[in-house]
Amino acid sequence: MTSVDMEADVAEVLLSEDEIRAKVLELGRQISDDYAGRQLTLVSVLKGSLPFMADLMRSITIPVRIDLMEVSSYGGITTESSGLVRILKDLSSSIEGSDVLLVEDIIDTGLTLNYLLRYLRGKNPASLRICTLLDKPARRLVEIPVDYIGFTIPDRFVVGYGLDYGELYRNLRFVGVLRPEVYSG
Ligand code: PRP
Ligand code: 7HP
Repeated sequence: MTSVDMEADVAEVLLSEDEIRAKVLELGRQISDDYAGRQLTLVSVLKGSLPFMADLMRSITIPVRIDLMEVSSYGGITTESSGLVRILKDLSSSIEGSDVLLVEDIIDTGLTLNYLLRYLRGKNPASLRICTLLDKPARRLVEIPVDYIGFTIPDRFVVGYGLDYGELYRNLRFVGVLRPEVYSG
């Protein structure tokens, strides 16, 4: 097995641990204000959004329910979206009549969210909004109305804080740009 030096494979730190922490607190405050007095369910899309969801839910000060879905859109080891979205894990509870906030790590082409939004709308939530840590608008193929954005980032392939390449690097505490040599061979 070849060994991976995670830090060496990162060309540049795009968002430090401190920057991420401050932004997540700010988003949590905003969401707590916006949803005060309502019945909020956070639906996180695994696996990439796991650290963001864990930190965001604890920075929200109103009562929330959580649910988890897992989908796959980047088939195998690749930096390109396949456009084919598969539901690997569905919601555990009904969201009918609930205010739902979909929590994502990154919106790239928008194909994953486009699919998920249609799927979740079919379950008749009272409202459905989106919160993403990262937005990469240069790559968008479908327009998606995004309600909460942590950071808008350039068109670079990033890893860390949940984001992977070939299932690795998710446990980095920062978001960094992966060296192109790592994925171009
Ligand atoms: C990543 C990411 C988003 C999606 C964004 O998920 O978590 O869900 O891709 O890309 P798009 O806007 O181009 O559709 P991935 O399928 O890699 O699964 P993961 O969360 O398990 O890493
Ligand atoms: C998916 C994804 N996963 C990791 N890093 C990126 O830059 C990505 N864009 N879309």
